[in-house]
Amino acid sequence: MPLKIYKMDASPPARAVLMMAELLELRHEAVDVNLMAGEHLTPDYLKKNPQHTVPVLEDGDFYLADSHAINTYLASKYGGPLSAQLYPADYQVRATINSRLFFDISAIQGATSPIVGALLSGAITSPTKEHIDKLNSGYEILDKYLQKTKFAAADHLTVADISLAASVSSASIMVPIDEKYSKLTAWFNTIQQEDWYKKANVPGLEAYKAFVFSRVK
Ligand SMILES: N[C@@H](CCC(=O)N[C@@H](CS)C(=O)NCC(=O)O)C(=O)O
Repeated sequence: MPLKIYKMDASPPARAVLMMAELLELRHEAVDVNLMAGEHLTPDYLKKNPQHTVPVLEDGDFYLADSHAINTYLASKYGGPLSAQLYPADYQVRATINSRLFFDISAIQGATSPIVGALLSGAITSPTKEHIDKLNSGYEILDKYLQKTKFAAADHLTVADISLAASVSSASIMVPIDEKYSKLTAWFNTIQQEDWYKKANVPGLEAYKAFVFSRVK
């Protein structure tokens, strides 16, 4: 049975999983879940994921929610020769990757969602100072990590970079990355050259941009 990825292209975490699938050349079926039409709230979807979020991975009778958990699973189980690079077994490298993934959830993904919510509700037409400060503080920390290693968790690409690529590309549409974060800027430029980024992130990112600003006149 092929893997199924429940996704919406505009969703940053869904794009993180689509990028991983592209990088690993994973045969999979992509299933669109239209959040606007409430398809994530149907009894059937809630059985798969009580958190009613995209993405969800279906692997036989196994269901997994959260892009970070999904990508570590995919890299471990289906990464083949890339497993050792993307999610190494070494305890400290793996712990550093996990730390960056949790950092993404709280500092980048977590700082972006409230801005999207406020823009879509019509409460704001552009990010507030508080929104901007919070994301900049995430950028600053990521820049510091990137002063230590070429990529987010090591001197090579890991699972952490894939999640952060989805989140940073999305966040920077609303709060552009200041050039003073030179390591972050250089990392993002490198990531943007990657085929898996161009194929699996760029189209959805365009849809995300249109969606996020759809209420702004
Ligand atoms: N930490 C989760 C976040 C997932 C998430 O919040 N997805 C949003 C779309 S970007 C969603 O499905 N929202 C619908 C809802 O929460 O009901 C992940 O990385 O997968």
